[in-house]
Amino acid sequence: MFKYAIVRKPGKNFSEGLTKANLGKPDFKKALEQHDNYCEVLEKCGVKLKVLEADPRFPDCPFVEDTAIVTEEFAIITNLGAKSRRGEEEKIRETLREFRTIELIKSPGIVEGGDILRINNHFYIGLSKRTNEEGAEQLSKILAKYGFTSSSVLVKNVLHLKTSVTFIGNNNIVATDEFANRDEFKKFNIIEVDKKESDFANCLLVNDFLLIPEGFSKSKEKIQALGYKILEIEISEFQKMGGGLTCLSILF
Ligand code: CIR
Repeated sequence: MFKYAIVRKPGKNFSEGLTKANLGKPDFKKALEQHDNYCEVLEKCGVKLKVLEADPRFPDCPFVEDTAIVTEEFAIITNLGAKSRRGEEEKIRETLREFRTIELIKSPGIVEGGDILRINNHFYIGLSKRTNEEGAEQLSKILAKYGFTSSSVLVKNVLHLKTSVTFIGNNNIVATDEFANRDEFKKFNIIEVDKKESDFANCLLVNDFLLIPEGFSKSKEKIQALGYKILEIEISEFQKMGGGLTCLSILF
């Protein structure tokens, strides 16, 4: 069970962050409302929030997931692949220090949390433009020290591994066609999202609830058939900046 979630509010310059989404410019007021709603939903799932203020130096700061990987025992502070985002992790490190032993990814290794998919005691590490082999190797060594296994997965066409594949418990994963047919994931029950609904692949399991992004009716139907307690959330303004449900929190 997750007890806590770290979240960080969008700042006024949120729309100046990195994006290749082609969905238009986000509206700041709407982004704030959607973020507030996301926070309320997390509280409904039973987690206590650590809400951090926006940092004007970092328009992408609400996407906290990328800055740390947290397990029951330790937290790994990442070295972000996006240069404009380096420094976001400092406040996160300060916050996590109270709760967990801290480990670090160091240059020339780069890792972003969006590339790290944990399934039980195994970590899939996406090799993307934001996570390199050196970073993956450092991460894998840290994980092994604590008894976790890991393996790499090539990410070619999307920002992060979890942009396109997420684990939702009970041996189920939600994935786009790019990952649904990969050998690495054959042992799971794969819910493949409709081609036009690729953003649905980023779902978030929080304790007894499954959070799904609003607006993807075909994929929603498939998930509903599995009997989850579903909470549907509108995060359009964050999708415009290339982010999804997992990106907006660090759960531990
Ligand atoms: C970026 O490009 O870094 C941000 N605009 C979006 C990051 C989304 N994070 C995630 O998928 N974990």
